[in-house]
Amino acid sequence: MIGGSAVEHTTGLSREVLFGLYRQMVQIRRCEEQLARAHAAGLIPGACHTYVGEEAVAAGVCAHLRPEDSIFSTHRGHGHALAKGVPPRALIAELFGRATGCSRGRGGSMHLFAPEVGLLGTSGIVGPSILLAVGAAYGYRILRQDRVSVAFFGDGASNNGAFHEGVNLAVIWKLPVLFVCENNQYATEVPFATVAGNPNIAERGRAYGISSQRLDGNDVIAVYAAAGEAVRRARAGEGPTLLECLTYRTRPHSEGMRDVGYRTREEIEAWRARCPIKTLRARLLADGLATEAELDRIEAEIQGAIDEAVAFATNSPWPDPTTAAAHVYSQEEGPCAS
Ligand SMILES: Cc1ncc(C[n+]2csc(CCOP(=O)(O)OP(=O)(O)O)c2C)c(N)n1
Ligand SMILES: [Mg+2]
Repeated sequence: MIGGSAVEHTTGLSREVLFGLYRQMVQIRRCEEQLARAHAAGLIPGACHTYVGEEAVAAGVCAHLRPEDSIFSTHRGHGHALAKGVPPRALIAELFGRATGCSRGRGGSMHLFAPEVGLLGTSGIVGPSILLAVGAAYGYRILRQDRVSVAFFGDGASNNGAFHEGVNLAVIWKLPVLFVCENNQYATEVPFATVAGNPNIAERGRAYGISSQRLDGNDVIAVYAAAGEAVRRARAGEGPTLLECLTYRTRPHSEGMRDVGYRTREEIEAWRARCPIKTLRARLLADGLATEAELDRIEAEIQGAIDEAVAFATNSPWPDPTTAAAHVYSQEEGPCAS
């Protein structure tokens, strides 16, 4: 969680919070760019869906969460993992298939787990994050625990039955859950507008009676504000919230896939110009909250940490082949015991 400080500025947020958001978005971006290069170099087996362009959503939501709060994510989950506290070295090592990865090298890009920081899983299946988060929230309710859960999912997943079942159940039971839809306007290469009778997902939520908001998902301050209120409501027992964050992935659906054809170069460029990191940077500078040198220093620091994480992953051992059958069934010592 990013703490507050006494100093308030024109954004309504403290410098500490704003710098924390900036730092997190840069960390995700630099890590994703590194992973894209590594994938092109053949160092990452399997698919690799990056989160470039969508960083404000994970950063703005997870800034409000405690380690004991849980998140459930998708095939595009690197950013969520980092924002919830998975160290870059554990993420990169996982994608490199190494034993030091957060899933011990057995999950890869789409199956990241780090229960110690509340990442209860990313998934290659579209939709289940919604129901898993509802289940976790129901558990917190039964156990009377002061915890919230978050489901991240895409516009495509909102056409899955899980969305309709999950949202309805959360509403009638007033569960402490946030549904964070990252509407990046495409499911793989299918424009959402062509597969939705009503492409306004927040309106769909309202039809179920859930408090819903559609917002600029590339404006981290807007996401932070909306998520703060949603988390407050969840903790206060006021029920779930649906946030439809309008955003865009500026890289292909998955690394190595085509970039245009189903969308235009002009559209991509227009969204690149609305980069959430550039936008926050410009705002911090315009408001006199940061200098170019300070922000450059943060970027250099983060690049250094990512370079160190890549070296760590590269030098890490592969999983021991004799343990190939481990972790298939849960064991008495816990699901992660060897
Ligand atoms: C149940 C299921 N159906 C189809 C797929 C194939 N698939 C993988 S990603 C994807 C698109 C998902 O789109 P969206 O939910 O908008 O997420 P985005 O990739 O845009 O972040 C599809 C259809 C899948 N993995 N799981
Ligand atoms: Mg999508």
